[in-house]
Amino acid sequence: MLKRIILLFLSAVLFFACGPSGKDPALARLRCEFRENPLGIDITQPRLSWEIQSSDRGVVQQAYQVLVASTREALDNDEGDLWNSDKVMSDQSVNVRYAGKPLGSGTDCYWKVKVWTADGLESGWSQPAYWSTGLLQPGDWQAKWIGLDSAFAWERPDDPYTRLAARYFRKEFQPEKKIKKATAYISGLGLYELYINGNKIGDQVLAPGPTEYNKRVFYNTFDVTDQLQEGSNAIGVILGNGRYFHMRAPGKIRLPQVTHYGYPKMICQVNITYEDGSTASIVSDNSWKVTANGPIVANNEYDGEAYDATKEMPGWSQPGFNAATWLPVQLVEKPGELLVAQLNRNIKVMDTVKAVSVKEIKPGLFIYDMGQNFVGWVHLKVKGAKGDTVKLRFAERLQDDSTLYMDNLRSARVTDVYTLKGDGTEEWEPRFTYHGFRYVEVTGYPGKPDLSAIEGRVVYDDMETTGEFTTSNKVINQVYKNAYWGIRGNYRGMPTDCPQRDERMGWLGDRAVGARGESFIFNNHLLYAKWLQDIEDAQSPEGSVPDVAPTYWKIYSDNMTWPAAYLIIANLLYEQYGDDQPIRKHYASMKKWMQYMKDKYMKDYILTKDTYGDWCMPPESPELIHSKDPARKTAGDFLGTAFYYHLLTLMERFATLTGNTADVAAFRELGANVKTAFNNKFLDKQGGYYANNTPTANIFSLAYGLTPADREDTVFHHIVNKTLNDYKGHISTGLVGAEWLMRVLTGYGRGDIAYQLATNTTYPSWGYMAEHGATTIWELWNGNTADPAMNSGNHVMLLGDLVVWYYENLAGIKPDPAAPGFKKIIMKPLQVKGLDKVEASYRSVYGPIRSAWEKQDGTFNWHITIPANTSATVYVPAASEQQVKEGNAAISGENGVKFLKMDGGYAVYEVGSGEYSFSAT
Ligand code: RAM
Repeated sequence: MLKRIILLFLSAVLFFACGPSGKDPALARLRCEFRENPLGIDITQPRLSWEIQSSDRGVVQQAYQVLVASTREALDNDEGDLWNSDKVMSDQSVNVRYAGKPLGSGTDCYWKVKVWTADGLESGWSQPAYWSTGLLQPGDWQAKWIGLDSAFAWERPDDPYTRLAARYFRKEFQPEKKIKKATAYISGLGLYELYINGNKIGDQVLAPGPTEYNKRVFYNTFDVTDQLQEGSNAIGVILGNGRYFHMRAPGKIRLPQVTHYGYPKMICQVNITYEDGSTASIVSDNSWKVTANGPIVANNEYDGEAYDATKEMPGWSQPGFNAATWLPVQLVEKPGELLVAQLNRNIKVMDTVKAVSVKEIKPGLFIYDMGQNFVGWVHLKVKGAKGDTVKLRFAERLQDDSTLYMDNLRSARVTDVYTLKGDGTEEWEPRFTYHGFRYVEVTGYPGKPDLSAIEGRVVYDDMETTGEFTTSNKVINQVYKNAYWGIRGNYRGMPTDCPQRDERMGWLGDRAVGARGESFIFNNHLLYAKWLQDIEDAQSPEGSVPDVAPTYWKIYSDNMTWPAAYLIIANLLYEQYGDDQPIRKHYASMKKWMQYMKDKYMKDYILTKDTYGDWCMPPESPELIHSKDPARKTAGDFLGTAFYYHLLTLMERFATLTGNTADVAAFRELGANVKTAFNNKFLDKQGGYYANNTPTANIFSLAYGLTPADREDTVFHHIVNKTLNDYKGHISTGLVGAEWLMRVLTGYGRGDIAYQLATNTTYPSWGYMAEHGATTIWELWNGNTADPAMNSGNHVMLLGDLVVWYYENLAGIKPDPAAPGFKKIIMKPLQVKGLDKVEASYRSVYGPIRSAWEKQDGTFNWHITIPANTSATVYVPAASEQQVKEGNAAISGENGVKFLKMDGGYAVYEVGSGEYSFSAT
């Protein structure tokens, strides 16, 4: 009996997990501008997407119909009063542009979709989805920017280690009538928390997203209908410094100057619609009150937060609070020209980590090991007397004496302080700081803290994990895990270089190719689309693109290799997500930058400028940060020219895509000249290698299509030779060379060497880091021995194209550039000796793609899933067509599997959507 119940239960679980079988396709995951039910967007013709779910094979959408209605009732009655697309004959299920009535501010849009498939099936209507528009016209904002442009006696705004208390704002109001709907629009710089009647609104932290503040500031939108009440209401806002009020004032501390925008400020507007249809707005203005004398006595992203619970102000964001000691606010200057709706997701507490050990190293000094280097903060539990003060400090490593190793944090003080109010068990976590750490030092704790006294909060952008990946190789699995933790830890509304020291900047070069690898693991689409806007906003009037964006450090070095990320990532978003908008949006600015670099630095078609070289290539001795050996370095004009050429090929593609036809020929012609000059200058015709024959030089010549066809083999041979002999089968590149290393090795037939690099555990390698205790990726190959001045334990740049290679080559899941966004997929798993099994999945915009293969007793078994409305070219490793079966039967051309050709040890098939089980003996 029990068995039967379990079986029944299991089949029910299976049914729901696999989705309905049967014939009707189901529609799910409706998205508006790639978000689920977004509020307050300011795109007036947003793009709509849906996922078709069906376990049938070869499901292709033939037509769709979208309804958009201004009320839920209308939608339920199948009335598209805003837009009825009618039946559109099209297979487009991603990025269908809204083409209905013009949308005004604050409009509710309820929508649903149905589709017809090529085999004549009709789906039902999808579940309803929603979006709303924000404040679209500047005049919609009646609210004013408010703040206090001065410091208080207890603050130290000019100290190099700036210390500023959080600012608390409040306003009481009485709605006149019964409320039907209320929407809050808010921006608070650097960071805000919004409260209504004592409740925090939303689950975001460290909001809003960081921007080039003097150009563009984000606001967030919330539905607060349920938070308002009859009678008196109160709004409260807390402001922290974030990146608006600088973390370092000019002074003794050696840093590039941290950009300073001003004192914290905010704007807030609550738009109310009453049941009778009339409206009202509660807005920030000079009737609000402010204090900086609350419990957050200091906050600084580098140095930490200090919270004095004895200064709490119970009820401060509720009606009836006595704010007699609070000050009137000042009306202050608006921060930037544009106040726009934030589309990329805010940061959230995404995970928790429990401590694995706690040790009392010295009397009263406790060291917690969280077991994982991660980014965020800790939640503290403590019981003690009023005024007791607990101090928390954070580090990635320990010293030999088990105390924190803090040398690599440079000037960051990373110290959170909690002063107890003495009121039973107190719980606290900071709001306006974050740390990158594995170890926590606790001092001042009343009594002995146990393991559960602190708990880690993992904090990063609220984005879906889209990838899973595991193999039969332990080193690869560990490195993947380290990459996963490093990547999630370095999303802070912008991709940062590191999360722990006095830097944490959006360095462009670190992500040029990394972003592609990351995009398999996380849905980072909107974050990177936003970052491209940061980059454009930071472009100088002359056209220079900085190395860091937003420019919290202003570094305009006129480099090629770092700003190249601007174009490379726009291209990635197109290929991975099928989103051409970034290319369209930034085309003019990209072109301007290319022209600027050419005018200023191109001589005889050689781009002479480079700033960082092949940054952080493995140095010759263990304590060095950078190599001093000229034979290991790749020349700057070589890198500059190779990158310029590659970017010209991208510009040519972008020009075609955007219809800038006149530009196409110009980019192509310039490209041809650059290529000739490049080969004349850098190709050693006798030796058959480039520049000084570093693997990096030869890699780019091949990767970027610069090498004449008849020379490719020789050039590639030099990469192999150097890697195997001079570098003894180890990596020789820094972050630049690593961008194409694994893919060039594999593409030219030496996937075995790529595999060797990926599984090495001796220096230098990713495995070496793991072997030496890394649970993230280091900034330096020799991160355990190098000078601490530049030696972060959590930097993702050295991953290069490793994660891309994991997914595209080991799992064999790759977007086909012929139909971007995985509308067409190339499935081609690399076979190398020693690797017997890979299981991976990637959730594309069309739905999950899976690849699970295993080699056993000479048989290759491969299960794949191809989402509905896509198709794939599938490469099954086999010596001949006859050796391949699908679903245990010979392949006859039926069942949706069509043989195309034999190609380099693979039998190649075309398949439609569905699940397939291939085997080859
Ligand atoms: C370091 C950063 C970053 C790198 C630059 C050039 O300070 O950490 O990773 O891009 O230098």
